[in-house]
Amino acid sequence: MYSQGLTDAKGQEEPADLLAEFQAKIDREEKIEPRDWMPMAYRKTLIRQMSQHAHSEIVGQLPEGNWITRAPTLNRKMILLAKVQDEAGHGLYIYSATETLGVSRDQLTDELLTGKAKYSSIFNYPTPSWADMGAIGWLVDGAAIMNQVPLCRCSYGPYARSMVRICKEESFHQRQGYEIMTVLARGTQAQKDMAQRALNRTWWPSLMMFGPSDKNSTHSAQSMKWKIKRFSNDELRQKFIDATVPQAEHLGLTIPDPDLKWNEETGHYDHGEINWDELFQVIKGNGPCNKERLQARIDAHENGEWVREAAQTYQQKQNNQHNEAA
Ligand code: FAQ
Repeated sequence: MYSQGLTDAKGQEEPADLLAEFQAKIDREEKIEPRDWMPMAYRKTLIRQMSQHAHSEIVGQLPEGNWITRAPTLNRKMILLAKVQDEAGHGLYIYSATETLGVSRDQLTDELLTGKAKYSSIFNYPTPSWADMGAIGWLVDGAAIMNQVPLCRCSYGPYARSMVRICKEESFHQRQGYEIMTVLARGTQAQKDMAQRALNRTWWPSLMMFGPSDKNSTHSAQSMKWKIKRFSNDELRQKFIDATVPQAEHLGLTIPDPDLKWNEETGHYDHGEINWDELFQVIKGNGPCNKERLQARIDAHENGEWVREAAQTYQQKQNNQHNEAA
């Protein structure tokens, strides 16, 4: 029995009974594990989303890494350093989870460095002031949590499990960012202005992190059916706005959207139109820092060549010793 038009790696239609059992398993909220049968399109979607996610964590170190040497106090420096290291760790968990789908880390890295793979648009914006560290923690990690908490219930086991620890760490990141904003917002007028400017810069790009609107989202419908995604892009974006507006009010800062208004009827905030053209331009590689970010990753990869070689040589030596002893 063949149907549904889903095809495997050889372009053959996948057996309908396997497809039906696969969907039934997902509908029963059972996890799909690496050795389970899965449709090729499910595997491809996961590799695409998870590798984009892992790349985002890795490239996402750069805007904040920019401030480690310039943090205003030793304490701030230690906290920022720890946060940036956490992001590296998140990238590594998610790369490992992606490898369980039969793709190698080298392949994934190659796709990032050659510009074939995407990473989150948000990391292509500059971070010109210390307040941007506050705005990133508060808004970017805040948006990441909103998106990633539902991913803890993603149908693919390794991805879901990697998200549990990541979300705990992201919560710490969000709080440290909000705390930076609180100190600045209660500081001198110059500090408050700096915090406001960082909010102005980060607000709209952080809304774009949730992806295009539902009507333009290519993958949402299928990903929701497969329970990779539990909420649509617009639903998550709205949840984020509803949670964040009172936090901005508490800081005494103004969200840069004149159309932002509480709507009694819907029980949500209405908001102004997002500049989708900007999102698509950034995704295409034309954002303010795309070239700089990619070049930084290429340089890091090239400069790390000797470390990879040394690690491989050491591993080879260990293996030889082990074989001789056996
Ligand atoms: N930027 O059909 P959809 C973080 C692409 S981690 C770039 O809606 P989907 C932690 C999309 O890939 C942040 N590309 O796609 C941190 C697709 O392209 P394709 C990353 C985007 O997958 C904090 C096309 O547009 N988080 O921040 C973007 O169903 C601080 C059509 O879109 C994740 O990756 C975008 N904003 O939904 C680190 C979470 N939006 O492949 C350091 C997991 C869309 O067809 C410091 N990912 N695209 O060529 C997801 O939840 C989903 O992949 C979405 C997109 C929601 C991002």
